[in-house]
Amino acid sequence: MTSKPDVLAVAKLHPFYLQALQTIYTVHDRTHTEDPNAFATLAPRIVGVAGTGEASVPRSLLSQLPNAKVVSVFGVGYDGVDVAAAIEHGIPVTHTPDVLTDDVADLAMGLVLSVGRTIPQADQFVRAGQWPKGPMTLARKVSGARLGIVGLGRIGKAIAQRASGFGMTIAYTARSEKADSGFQFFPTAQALAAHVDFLVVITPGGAGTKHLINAEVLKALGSRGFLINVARGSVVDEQALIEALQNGTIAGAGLDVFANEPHVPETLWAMHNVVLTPHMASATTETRQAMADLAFTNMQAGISGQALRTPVPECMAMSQK
Ligand code: NAP
Ligand code: 8YV
Repeated sequence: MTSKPDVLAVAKLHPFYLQALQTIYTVHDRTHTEDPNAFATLAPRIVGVAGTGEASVPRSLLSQLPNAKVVSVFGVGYDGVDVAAAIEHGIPVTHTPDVLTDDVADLAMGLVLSVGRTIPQADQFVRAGQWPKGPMTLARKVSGARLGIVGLGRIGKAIAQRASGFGMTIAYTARSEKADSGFQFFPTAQALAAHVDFLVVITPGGAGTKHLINAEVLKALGSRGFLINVARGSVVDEQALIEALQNGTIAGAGLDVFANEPHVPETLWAMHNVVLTPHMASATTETRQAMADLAFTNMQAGISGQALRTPVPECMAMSQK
């Protein structure tokens, strides 16, 4: 009996992706960090690397994999992968764009409604038996409010589409102006923040966006403004955000992503003007299945030398190893 080709999982994989891989590959679960001695022997046999949107695939790991043919990320973000090093080693990187766009946009709007209309707080209010003692404090109207989107890409546009249904006025910032969008462009996050009630962050993570949302941006958003982050924890200066929430510099925040996941600063747990979710924007059964199918298809294509379904933009032109 011939043995199955070896694949390295660099993060805990979702069962849909893991089980698909296990049908035709032997999956080594984080052996590079769990058992470095065993990995020294295993590394030359690895033909594919499986990761998640948050997974780290550094140059040092890629240089130990002479026979790897693909890095297949279960997620659209791939900021943990050293793509330049992967290209140098002739290993294309793939991701899962589009299939999760609707879900992430849905959660972004869910957080806008949650922080504006204080839905989680209202749920707690009823459960704690507070209602008979008097009404809740008034919330913030969402319909017709001004929404700023930091990153008008696939997901940013889907958020804009949903917000349009709420009669919101939409403006955005991105690296370049999208003249055909019909929305007002601001060249910086700070200028955009000064103009809106809800600021939704949906850029990639990584060096190019690190702390794009800093103390100045939060000050510009102002004491009636809300921040929503569904991008990456690294995009927001978390300490500056905590201070802005404590001081009333901004009104509140809805956060799906954090600087040091899965650890969320305990200061945030206690804040009444914050809604926290555990990096779950794409976490529906339907979407996770679609992501697993696409990530598996990319893995198979990479290992068998076929055209990749969804390489990351930097790897579009790469020939197979
Ligand atoms: P995309 O289509 O590539 O869009 C990214 C947008 O960000 C583009 O409009 C881009 O501007 C903009 N951008 C990049 N760098 C910027 C900068 N320095 N300043 C301002 N704007 C910048 O990607 P997508 O599919 O919408 O996904 C976006 C990100 O969402 C992912 O990379 C991931 O980090 C995050 N995400 C999170 C979850 C979650 O579970 N919370 C799920 C999925 C995705 P240009 O158009 O001008 O290049
Ligand atoms: C996933 C994500 O939660 O696509 C992304 O960039 O952050 C999310 O969809 C993640 O990739 C799975 O761990």
